[in-house]
Parts: sequence; C-alpha cells; structure tokens
Amino acid sequence: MVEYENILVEQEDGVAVVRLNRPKVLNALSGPLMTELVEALEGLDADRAVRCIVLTGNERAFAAGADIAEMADASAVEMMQRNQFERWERIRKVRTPIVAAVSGFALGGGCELAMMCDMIVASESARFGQPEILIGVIPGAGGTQRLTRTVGKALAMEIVLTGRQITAREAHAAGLINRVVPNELCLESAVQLAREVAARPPIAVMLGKDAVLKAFDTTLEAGLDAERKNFFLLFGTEDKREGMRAFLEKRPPQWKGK
Ligand code: CO8
Repeated sequence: MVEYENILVEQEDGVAVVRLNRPKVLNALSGPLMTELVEALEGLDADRAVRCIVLTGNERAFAAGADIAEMADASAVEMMQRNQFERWERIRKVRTPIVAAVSGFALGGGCELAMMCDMIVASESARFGQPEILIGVIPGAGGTQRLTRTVGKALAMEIVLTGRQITAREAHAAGLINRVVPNELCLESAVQLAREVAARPPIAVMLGKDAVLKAFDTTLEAGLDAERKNFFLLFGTEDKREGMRAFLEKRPPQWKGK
C-alpha cells in the first residue's frame, strides 16, 4: 500500500477507507493533500478488488475547506494558473461509488468534496456550510451548483449568501445526506453502506452510478437515453444472467464482475 503524508488509506473486503489526515488544520484541503487524494482515488478506482470507497476525516472535521493559507495572497491569475480544479474534475471521473462519512465540519471545499461523493453518512455533530462569503469569495468547487441542485434554491441561496452552517438534521431534511447517526457510529455506518454496495454486481453498480450522475448534467431525454444504453449493456454481462437465473432458482446469486 502506498504511503501518503496527508491521507491514510486502508482496504478490507472490497471496501477502501480513505481518511483525510491534517487534523491540526481541520483537514484543510491543501494542494498536496488534494494531489494525494486524487492519486489514491484513481488507484483504488483502477483496482477491481475495490468495490466501494469510504472517504472520511476525523471527529472534529471532515474538512474545513480549501487551505486559506495557500490562497490568502494569491491573485486571480495565480489561482487560474494553479489549475487546482483539474484535480476536482478527476475525482468526478472516479467510477467506483464513494460514500462520505462526515463528522464535525464539512465547510467550503469540504462540503463540496462531500457533495462530490455519491452518498453521505453524517454524525449528529456534522455541520455543512459554504462559508466562503465570510472570507470575501464564493464557492469554487461546485458548491453553488451541487448544493442548489440538491437542496433547492431557497436553502442554497441562504447558505451561500450568509455562510450559515447547517446541522446534520437540517441537511438530512433537505436531502443533502443519506442518514444521520450517533457520532461514534459514523464511520461504521458508512462502511456498512459501502459493504452493501460492494456486495452488488460491480458492473451494474458502476453503470448505475454513471446513470444517476447523468441526471445532473443532461436534459431528461439525454439522461433517459444514457440510462437505456447502460441498461442494455448490462444484458451483455454474465452477472445479469446469473442474477436472473438465481432469482428464478430461488438461490443467492454469485457475482463475477463480468
Ligand atoms: N484553511 C487553513 N487553515 C484552517 C482552515 C482552512 N480552511 N480551517 C481551519 N484552519 C486552521 C485554523 O487556522 C487553526 O489553525 P491554528 O491552530 O494554527 O490557529 C486550526 O485549523 C483550528 O481552527 P480554529 O482554531 O479556527 O477552530 P475553531 O473550532 O475555532 O473554528 C471553524 C472552526 C469554524 C471551522 C474555523 O476554523 C473556520 O471558520 N475555518 C475556515 C472555514 C472556511 O472558511 N472554509 C472555506 C475555505 S474557502 C474554500 O473552501 C473554497 C473552496 C474552493 C475550491 C478549492 C480549490 C482549491
């Protein structure tokens, strides 16, 4: 397993757990951390033994945003030249499902990173927010878009324009997260959800993720088209044959990932 400085990676039974690990600065998403995170996620995505990924932080913070120290003196041109968002785009292309396990702060880029994951399990202690307005900017890694599409205009506008943090319960009521669990159960519960996904036929999981994400960036017609293509494609897999046979024979299916 590769050694990183800013993250920790573990792998067990088809589920990989990636932990953001800059606790002194509430897991601020520095350039080096993002580079390692992207490398790790792409490596896990390429590993067929990994069926689902859990991304987490620590009890106090999932991530409190981009590293403000890195941006404080940057000009517009420098920010553009750094091309930091290329790394975020690479995370968007990861085909293996990612479950975020969020405790404590998920703010700014931290909230955006959680929203880039496919599902979010949060502790009662979790706080979500886009506080960029409080430091003179606005979200830059998708916050205005993903938040709005998920929770709707009214709440997104309030979060982006006031910088107010919302609680896990509020985030759950707004449809931002899958579930709220007691603090001590957050990672366990996310891993449990990841295990469920990992136990499903992997090609169908991958194409299911792909189809759901299409709903975010296409018209309904193009999305339905994409869904149908993925659906037809699955009829070419051994797992489809096995799944349907097993159902008719009243036995559990044995997935091959083929
Ligand atoms: N960047 C750098 N350092 C941070 C960050 C951050 N985002 N957040 C916290 N820290 C550091 C603090 O400076 C402090 O360091 P030190 O101990 O050396 O003083 C340490 O973490 C602990 O933080 P606090 O003492 O502030 O802890 P509190 O419990 O008092 O407060 C808060 C916690 C409310 C989370 C507070 O730390 C805070 O407001 N943090 C900043 C949150 C924020 O504004 N996030 C948005 C950043 S901008 C952004 O994310 C834009 C994303 C664009 C995409 C990314 C492209 C690169």
